[in-house]
Amino acid sequence: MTRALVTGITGQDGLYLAELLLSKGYEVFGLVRGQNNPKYDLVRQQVPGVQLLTGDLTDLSSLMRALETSEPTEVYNLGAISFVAYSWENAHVTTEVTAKGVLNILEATRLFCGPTPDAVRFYQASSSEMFGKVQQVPQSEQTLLWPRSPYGVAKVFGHYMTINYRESYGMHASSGILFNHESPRRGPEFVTRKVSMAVARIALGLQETVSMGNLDARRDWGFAGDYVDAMHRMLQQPVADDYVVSTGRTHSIRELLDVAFARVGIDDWGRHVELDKRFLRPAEVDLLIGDSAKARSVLDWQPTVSFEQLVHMMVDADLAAARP
Ligand code: G4F
Repeated sequence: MTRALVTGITGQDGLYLAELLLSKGYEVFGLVRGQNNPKYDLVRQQVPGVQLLTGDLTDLSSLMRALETSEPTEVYNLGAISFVAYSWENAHVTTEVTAKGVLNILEATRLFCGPTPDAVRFYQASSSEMFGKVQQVPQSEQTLLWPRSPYGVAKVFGHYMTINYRESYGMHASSGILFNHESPRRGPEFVTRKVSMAVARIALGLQETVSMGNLDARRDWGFAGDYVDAMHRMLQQPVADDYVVSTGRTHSIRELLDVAFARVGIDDWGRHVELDKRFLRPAEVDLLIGDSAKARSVLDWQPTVSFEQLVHMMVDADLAAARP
């Protein structure tokens, strides 16, 4: 039986990846941080087949223990402080977890592998946020990185450290440069879920308005379930590499609002949306659109859910959850 260790198991991607790996017959171990983490119960409920281990990306010895217990052949490093807006106010802890945490798990994996550095296949969750002030449209694996947030800077560190461990030690370490990916499991702080939850509550008469930031930013949004499949495909390749994972289509926050409100029969959403400067960022990533040609040809991967289907899926799920 193939064994996988997943950090960040409590997040959207961790849950979808665990389901995928379990369906393929893997034994799955998930790393959970902290004492009495309330998300233990969420993971037990949603993916009961996962074996949970305690550990922290900032604590090298806890990672080594988790590797010794799980004895994985695949490690997926999805753990991070992932909310970009939070990273300006908490740049130091973002750097500790999202940047130096990658170094810790790479080093723990290298030590665990001993004389056979490619015995464990390693996946690093890199991000389109690394493109920041984009230097090319669309963005590919070759595009110069120009991060615009402490989170983006931390992800760049993790990305290059992964490449460096591959090149220095011969590790089978791959990096997935994933563009925004969403689902009904998305945290409520991210814009898609914030909108889908608010639209559902507005449709049901439970709230009147939602406060938003920059409506002109554009993102390449895909479905998280499709994106974890790309992660798995990367680790099945004979040679490790880096891949952009994206839909190749971009939409503004305004278009997100159009589709979400239209789903509940509201065409003129202006009276339901208030602009609030508190949601503006010190530096914005204005335009993301990915060129995933390499993933499509080498991994034989492609997205299966359109932007409209994704937004409908999220609004429908939040309507079902919010109905009294
Ligand atoms: O949903 P967001 O918070 O996602 P963001 O910043 O693009 O980051 C997400 O995707 C990255 C991949 O590129 C990941 F690496 C990262 O971990 C995370 O998953 O914001 C999307 C856009 C931004 O331009 C933001 O300014 O939406 C804009 N926005 C406008 N009003 C808002 C709001 N974002 C949030 N969260 N809340 C608002 O009210």
